[in-house]
Formats: sequence, structure tokens, C-alpha cells
Amino acid sequence: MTNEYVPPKVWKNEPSAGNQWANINRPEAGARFDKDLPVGEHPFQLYSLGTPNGQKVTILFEELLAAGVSEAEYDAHLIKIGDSDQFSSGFVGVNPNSKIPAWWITLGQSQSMCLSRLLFWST
Ligand SMILES: N[C@@H](CCC(=O)N[C@@H](CS)C(=O)NCC(=O)O)C(=O)O
Repeated sequence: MTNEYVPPKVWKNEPSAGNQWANINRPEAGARFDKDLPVGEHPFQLYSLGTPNGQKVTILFEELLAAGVSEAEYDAHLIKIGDSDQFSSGFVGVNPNSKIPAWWITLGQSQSMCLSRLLFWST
């Protein structure tokens, strides 16, 4: 291989490093702006986009529904990672890594009237 990558001795974040994602990826995590996520009517809420990784959970839900598992009904919400939707406070609340796909299921309502959710996210 002629163009072998040689890692630098000290890594620096260079936002203009020449690839499509260099401008949005940063060395620190966390929300960059306040915005709640939409929530639909089904127990499962999926936040994703049709990338190779992003479609995996959609395929899982669709396979379950095709097999007759009606409990797998879900609401799908678009997260445009090219527009930095993954850095909203709502999305970071579901996935602190800001990666799609992320999804959650409502487990029920506790006695204190708080909704409890089980979160799933990508790393
Ligand atoms: N290990 C995860 C990787 C998930 C992942 O890398 N997602 C990318 C899109 S395919 C993403 O959310 N990128 C947004 C970002 O890095 O800011 C998986 O296999 O699903």
C-alpha cells in the first residue's frame, strides 16, 4: 500500500481536515444545542437515518413485524447526521455518543408518575 496512514505523535482536532465529517466530529461529547426529540404513539421510538449502520434496527423491527410480532410496532424519526441532528439535547439524552441508530421503549409508568424508559444506543 502506498498511501499508508501514519498516526501523529500528538493528535490534534483539525476541523478542515478534508473529509465530509471533519467539520462535525469533535474530540468531546455532549449536546451542542437545545431541541427535544419528537415522540410518537408506539412503545418503541427509533431515531435514525438510512445509512448502513442506521438501517439495522429498522430491519430488525420490520423483520419482527413481518413475523407477526405486533409488539414491535414503532415510530421512526429522521435524524439527519449531516445537519448535526445527533447533537441536539434530545438525541444526546437517548445516546450520549451521538451515533445513530438510537431507540427506546417505554416500560410503563412508575408510582411517582415518571415514565420509565429503556434506552438502546450505538457506540
Ligand atoms: N457501531 C455502530 C456505529 C454507529 C455509527 O457509526 N453511526 C454513524 C452513522 S452510520 C453516526 O451516527 N455518525 C454520526 C457522527 O459520528 O456524528 C453501529 O454499528 O451501528
